[in-house]
Amino acid sequence: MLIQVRKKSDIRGSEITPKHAYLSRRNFVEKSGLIAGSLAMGSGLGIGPGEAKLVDGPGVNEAFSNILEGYSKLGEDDQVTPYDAITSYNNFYEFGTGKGDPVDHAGDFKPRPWKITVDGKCANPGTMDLDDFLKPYQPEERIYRLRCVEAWSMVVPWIGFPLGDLVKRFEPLGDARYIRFETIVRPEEMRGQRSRRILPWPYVEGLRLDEANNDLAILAIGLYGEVLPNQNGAPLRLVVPWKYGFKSIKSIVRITFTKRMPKNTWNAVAPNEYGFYANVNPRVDHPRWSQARERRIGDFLRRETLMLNGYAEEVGNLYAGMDLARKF
Ligand SMILES: Nc1nc2c(c(=O)[nH]1)N[C@H]1C(S)=C(S)[C@@H](COP(=O)(O)O)O[C@H]1N2
Ligand SMILES: [Mo]
Repeated sequence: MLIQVRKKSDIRGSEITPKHAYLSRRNFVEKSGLIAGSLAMGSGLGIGPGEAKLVDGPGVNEAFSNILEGYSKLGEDDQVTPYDAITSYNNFYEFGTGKGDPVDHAGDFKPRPWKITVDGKCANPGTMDLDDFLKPYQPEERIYRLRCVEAWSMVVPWIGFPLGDLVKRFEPLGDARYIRFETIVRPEEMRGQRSRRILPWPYVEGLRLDEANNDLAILAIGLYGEVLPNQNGAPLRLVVPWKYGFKSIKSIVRITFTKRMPKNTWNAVAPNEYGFYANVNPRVDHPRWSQARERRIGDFLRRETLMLNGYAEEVGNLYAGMDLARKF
């Protein structure tokens, strides 16, 4: 496997077009008709090497203007999934359980204005406007595989910032061990929430604090260089690429530091099928299907699922001494 790891600080002028950027830009070009080579350089924000690139988006949503190339890691068999697939084949039960329900029914959802509450065991709790919440962060592109527990996967060029930066800012207290996330409840705009037979709302997820602090964990605000489409969890969603997709909770309104392990939604509704950790593991089957292989959206043949979705080097140490076969 060809491994590509790029940290902000590793990107130099001489290699400003690494493969992952090329792959994603090629997709942008195919989608938008933009000409490759129209790469614009940022003005030097004093971040890392001071080289931000303008990521060309597909021109559907509002585009970001200054995005750093972030850490990315793709295998040679990984192609960035086309924008259309990423934004029309979704799981977002707040809008219905079908894969096409989110794109069909999230059009009237209003991701702005938006308030975020950060509370629980931290020194700086508060409720703030999304823009104030986002102000301190420099968005960067992170191209990650997304592996759903249903055994399909995609490669998504997210725009986001490290979750660890948020943890630092709100200063968890000594007895904070976990971080809990909650999705907005807005049945007027989210037709799936009008039925509690689908799921108990709000959708809840959580991470151990050391997982949240791992560099791979991000809060995403965009994809393909543009503001996150509603169906992908606008305006703010978690992305933890080494875990099954259901951990990557969408449309977050509340973030809480806790002492005890939060009860995440899928674990609460089907504890025999879904755990808290939900680490991608090809050797631990779902009670009703194998997790050894997956269907990459757009591919004909199935491929082998990688341990921790291919991110074992980055996150494996989080689970040292833990029996991954049991803690699914
Ligand atoms: N609030 C909320 N977040 C959610 C879900 C959901 O139903 N509600 N589905 C999860 C599942 S199962 C997956 S696979 C991913 C899908 O993300 P995507 O639609 O952006 O690919 O979102 C996750 N986040
Ligand atoms: Mo999923």
